[in-house]
Amino acid sequence: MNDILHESVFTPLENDRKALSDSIRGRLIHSLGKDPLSATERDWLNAVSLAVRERMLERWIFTRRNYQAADAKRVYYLSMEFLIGRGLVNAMLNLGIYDAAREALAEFGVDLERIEELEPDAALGNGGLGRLAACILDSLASQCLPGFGYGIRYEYGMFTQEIRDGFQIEHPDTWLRYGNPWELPRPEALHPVRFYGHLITHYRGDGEAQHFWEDGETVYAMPYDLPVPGYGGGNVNNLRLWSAKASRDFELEYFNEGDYIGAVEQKNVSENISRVLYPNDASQAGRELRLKQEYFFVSASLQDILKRHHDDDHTWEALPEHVAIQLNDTHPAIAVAELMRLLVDEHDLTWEAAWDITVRTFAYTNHTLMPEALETWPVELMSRVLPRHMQIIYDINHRFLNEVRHCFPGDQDLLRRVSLIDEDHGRRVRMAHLAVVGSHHTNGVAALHSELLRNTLFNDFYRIMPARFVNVTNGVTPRLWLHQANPGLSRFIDEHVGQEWVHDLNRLTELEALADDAEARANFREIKLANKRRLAAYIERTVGVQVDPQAMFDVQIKRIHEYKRQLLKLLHVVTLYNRIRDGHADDCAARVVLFAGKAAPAYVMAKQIIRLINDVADVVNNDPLVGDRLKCVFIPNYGVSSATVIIPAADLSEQISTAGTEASGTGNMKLALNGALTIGTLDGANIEIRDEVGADNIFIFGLHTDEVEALRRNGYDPMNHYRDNPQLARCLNMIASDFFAPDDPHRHKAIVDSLLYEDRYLLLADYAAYVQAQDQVDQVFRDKEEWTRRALLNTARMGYFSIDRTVQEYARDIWGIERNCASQR
Ligand code: 26V
Repeated sequence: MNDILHESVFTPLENDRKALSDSIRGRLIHSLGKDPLSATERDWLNAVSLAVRERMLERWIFTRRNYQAADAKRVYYLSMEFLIGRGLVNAMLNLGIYDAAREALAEFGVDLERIEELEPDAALGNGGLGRLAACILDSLASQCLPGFGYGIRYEYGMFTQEIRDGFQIEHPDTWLRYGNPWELPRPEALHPVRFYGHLITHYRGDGEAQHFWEDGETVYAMPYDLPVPGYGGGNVNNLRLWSAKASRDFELEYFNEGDYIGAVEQKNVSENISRVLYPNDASQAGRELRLKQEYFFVSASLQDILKRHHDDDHTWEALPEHVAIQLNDTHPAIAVAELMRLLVDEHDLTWEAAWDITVRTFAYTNHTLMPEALETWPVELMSRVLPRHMQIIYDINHRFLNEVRHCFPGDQDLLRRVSLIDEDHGRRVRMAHLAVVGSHHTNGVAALHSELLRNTLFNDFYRIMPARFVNVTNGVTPRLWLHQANPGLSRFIDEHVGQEWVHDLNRLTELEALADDAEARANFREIKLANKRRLAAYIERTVGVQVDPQAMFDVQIKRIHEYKRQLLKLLHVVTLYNRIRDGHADDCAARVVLFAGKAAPAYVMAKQIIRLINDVADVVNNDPLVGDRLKCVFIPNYGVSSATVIIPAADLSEQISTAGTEASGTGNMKLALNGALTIGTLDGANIEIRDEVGADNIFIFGLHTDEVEALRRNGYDPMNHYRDNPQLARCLNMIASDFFAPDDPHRHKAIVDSLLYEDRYLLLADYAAYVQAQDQVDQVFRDKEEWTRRALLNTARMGYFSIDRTVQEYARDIWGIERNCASQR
């Protein structure tokens, strides 16, 4: 066969301005059929995206060839969520053609900075877990590691948030409305996925039982491939997202009855599987469609992986030498049963051989300790939707419990606790137990979190199989969160340490000396100020509130949840407001308190919190007594794109979850990397951030995990704090009264009651320490030089939290994969 993929096609010259402008023109006219004289900004966006895509696809093919030639071991990252954001700027910067593209577009009279804003975010995730998956893909590609994502191509991603009269209103995220230039549909590479039906058991001559899963419904999984460009453009990896397609004979039954319209309606119903991303609601709801989503993408992905393995002429026994599969939380944990089914039922392996392969192939990452977030499925539901998997799970459980019984004879309660079936809450399958038992490693995402997994949630498993439990602390990609989001600071870093930091973030330590250099500090401060001006303009545009860029930008940006304690921050806002009204704040620094984040649509308390933030903001921002000394703003529709505007402008990063509740946090890392100082509890990765930046350069306050635990054990009464702290009582009284809601005096009573009578997350217990730590923040902020010194040291010392370090640890300790760079071209 002729190799028509000529090496010469993409010499670096090809990427120059002239070549790019030729291909933008070509795409506009020949791919989109648009007249350059009447092309809209969106037409130009599509044209430049296609031109940039062309430049990725050859490298993409070469990368695959290269992995193939080396017979490289691959990792497959199975995740229900990939919170990717926009593609164009990322691709251009990673390929090194941003400036060339800007100049090329300028020739056509088109402003790149304007049109890049028109691209919708690919928001196929809820928050931390989904964004981590996107950072990991970026890192795998940037480090030439053979790693591929598998997920779902949701037609509607994370809902968009509108704030109307202070309330959150959700709107569907129609991100595919104008098409998606970054995806390549592969309608020829479908896999069938079955649901429902029943089991038939045959006994072979040797007495072995053979199980056949029959009837039921078949839906097809159709792949869409998204190229993932690494930084420097060397390797381009792949993210494969599955979309549900009705089988072509979906209509048979209906057609036989002559019901043509009924047949087409049925097609819509089966294609609902990939329709919409589920928001993390107040608790794990247990919806049938969600279970079908999980199995749908897992089954398609495993069939795809096994097909590739088979096409490479490898035996099933050799699977763990060639393939590692990472389960991003328990959402894909049904994969353990599905791989068993494929190996035993479809490929005729013995149970023992299949189990050995399965456990050596999978690894599992846990992302939360919150009991209400742990996935369990009613046995009744699983038996109906996936009858063969339910049977396999029983078999796995039976054998596992036998082993435990053997090692810990006589401990009945241990068996009950580790069983894959929870018998106490109406018979449910515990997906976390399935994931732990079916994997060679289970990891937490920060040192404290992993320790808590070993000591609490998975303590029984840890005693049975201690070597399975490891920690891999999260990280963030410096490509997006520094290089792209903060070009001013990136240039500053380039000037002082060169450009290597983008793939070796530890190089930032070379900035440390600058903390004591007045000129460097002045430059660093100027960069921050410019970023704050940009954010101030964004706030004025989106919310209509004017803020002073010289004030301290105090930000809490994350999903709205009681455990993250947005209300604690808000109590501090009310406290500051009262001081101003009392005339006790004359030498305090001016503050702009910024909140952003989405509440799950069914999470009533989270939505009330948003309402309260907006009510407080309304009063504070319009009180002439306050002026510019205090502003409070809720920025709507937080997402990857708005994060890239907010984070570079932050002075203070709020990481104030109750100790023991936030698995890691990654926003904490992005903010500190961009030179914000953290105020935080000893929770999640905050502890490691303190260890890296130094205790003098972070504001730590509040109860420790053991103190939280002791307080709860001994019967915590929040009312004591209300009684003992008049300042706190005054804030709560104001919120409970009509002060912030003159039109509806009882609006916020539920919030205050929940704090006074339950306070699950110990806000009142931490309030005094928090206010005290904030007073220190204030004092340091007023010393501009000292604040800048600490901010610069934060940036200089955050190298450890590069996602590249995280991925290296997974590659070495869990996946056993190696670098494999496509030839330098
Ligand atoms: C949490 C909750 C809380 C209770 C209500 C229902 C519910 C549903 C889902 C979740 C969290 C889902 C998993 C998740 O996103 N975890 C986040 O993972 C990040 C990446 O590892 C980590 O930095 C965050 O701390 C962790 O919350």
